Amino acid sequence: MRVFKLLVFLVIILVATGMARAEGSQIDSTQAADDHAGHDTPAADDHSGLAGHDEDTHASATHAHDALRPDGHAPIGVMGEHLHHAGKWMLSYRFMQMDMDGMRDGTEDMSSQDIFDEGYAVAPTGMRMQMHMFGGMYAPTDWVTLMVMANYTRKYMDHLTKEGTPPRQKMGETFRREIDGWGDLVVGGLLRAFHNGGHRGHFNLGISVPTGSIDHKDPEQLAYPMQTSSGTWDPKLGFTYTGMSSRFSWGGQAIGTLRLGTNKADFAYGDIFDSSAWSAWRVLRWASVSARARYEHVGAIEGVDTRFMPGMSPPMEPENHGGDFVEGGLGINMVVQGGALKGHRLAIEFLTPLYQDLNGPQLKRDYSLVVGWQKSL
Ligand SMILES: [Cu+2]
Repeated sequence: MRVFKLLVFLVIILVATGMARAEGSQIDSTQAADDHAGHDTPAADDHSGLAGHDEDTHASATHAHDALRPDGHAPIGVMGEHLHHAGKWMLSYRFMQMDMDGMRDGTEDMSSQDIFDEGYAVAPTGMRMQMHMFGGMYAPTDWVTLMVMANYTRKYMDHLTKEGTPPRQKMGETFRREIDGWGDLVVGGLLRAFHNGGHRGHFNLGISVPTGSIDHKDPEQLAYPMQTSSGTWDPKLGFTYTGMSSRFSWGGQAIGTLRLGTNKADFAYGDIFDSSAWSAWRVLRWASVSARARYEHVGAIEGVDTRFMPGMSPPMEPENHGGDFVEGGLGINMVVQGGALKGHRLAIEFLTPLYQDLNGPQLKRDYSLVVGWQKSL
């Protein structure tokens, strides 16, 4: 199975590279036709030092004409949804907060008492995750944009203990476990597959490098959801489509994260399939509003971390992880149109779960919030 996943990954890289190279060779001819009505972007001044470009058609046709359009980027919670023009850089910072509140098994909510009735001595009651995400993009050519993303994460989980059990005697009625640390580094590339008028498509190819830790303790080894790494090198591959007219933009993205093996603690987090479809309306020259639907499938954990005693609390069981999630998001994107801060982007997106079907008893998702800044150089 692992070998099969790796083969699929390699074949997709080859096909994507081939398509992107072909696309790169015809990029000049397609882009001349991509001069949309409604451009009011003084795009050429973004690109006046670039040799070999036709400033009027080329510069306005790729990223630069999006540069001052608020809806030129997807909602801020979506990553890797745009390429850059050759020679351009982009820096970004995102803050994400995700809350979990209460337990659920399948689609049925559970009380702490339900958890105790299943034989557990400790019931999680809530969790908060905060991530600081630092991103960089660089486009060596028009058909490839390279990406890197690092994150620093803080998490805490609150628990209730069952009366008359050893955890209650040791930890009291309620207790909190808290960690912070660097997460996994994602490096990758976006490869243009097509660019036809207002329609664009690209492959998302990346790998998650286990720079985070699966050894977080507070004070003893913590369960799977409290770690900041998968502990494995995980290929991430997907496809993104975006479309744009003079006042609207829309798009869709699907990305899979594959675990090719187990980590040093002999377990692997489940594979992830994450997909979104969105649309944005430019309500002001400098601001757009967006709506997004997201579907995510997260697999259960394979293998067992033997460093903690299973059976005390649901998150300590590998099968109580993952599920299917549908979320709805509303967002605002803003771009400064002139002055010293011209081109700086600020965006916010709020997501709320609409449906979640969980593998075994676990904390259920509540809202998440993403706030971000982006600047292309
Ligand atoms: Cu960018």
